[in-house]
Amino acid sequence: MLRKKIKKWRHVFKLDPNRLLSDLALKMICTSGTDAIIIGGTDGVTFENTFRLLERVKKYPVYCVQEISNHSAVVPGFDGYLIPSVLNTDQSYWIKGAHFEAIRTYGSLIPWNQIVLEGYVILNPEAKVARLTKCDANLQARDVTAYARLCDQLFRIPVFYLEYSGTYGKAEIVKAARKGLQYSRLFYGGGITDEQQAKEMAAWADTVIVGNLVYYHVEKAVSTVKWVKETKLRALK
Ligand code: 1GP
Repeated sequence: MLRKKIKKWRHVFKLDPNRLLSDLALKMICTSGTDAIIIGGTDGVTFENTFRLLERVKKYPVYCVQEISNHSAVVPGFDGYLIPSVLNTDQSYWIKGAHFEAIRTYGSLIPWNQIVLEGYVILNPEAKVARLTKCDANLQARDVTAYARLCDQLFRIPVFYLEYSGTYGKAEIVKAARKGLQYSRLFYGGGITDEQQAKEMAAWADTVIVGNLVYYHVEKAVSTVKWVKETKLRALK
């Protein structure tokens, strides 16, 4: 069951089916010791490019899930599926509308125990996903704590995902998210490029997600696995 699996994830790579990655780089990522690979992206994601990347990842014994951004690109055969719901937008399509469409289309074919919902809070206003979903990325720490509580206590969503995609975030904000969480797992993703950043976020987030770095410095990306895993989660005072 995916919900149980994610509780053990400390480090995850996110691969974009719309970006090129050599066979050697893919091998390095898949054999890095990461806990899982997420395949997903914001634009240009199709059934074909997702299927091709899944086929390449499947050569390796690594857990691989699809993060669905568009239901026409859903590919059967993944170990599980992550479904984002954007909490800091007023656009109902990105909160639950796309989800409704997908459920209406696939109905009883959906393997519910392979699916986990993610409550997304997007904090980089320049990110493609922020523009697409028209989210309000200008949040203070207390807003982030409130979104965390909304996700955790009210909606009981298993994952609270702080998404800084493309830029490095603020530890104070990640701590503010932690403060509001008891039940949801805290995912952090965004701009990790070195040891200090990987360790800083790994001290406060349950799961650290590395994306972009894979595409311009794969050796460093592989090192993030060690940096994250040797960092202990810190307790909030
Ligand atoms: C993107 O959160 C992930 O969805 C990771 O962010 O690509 O900036 O590493 P980066």
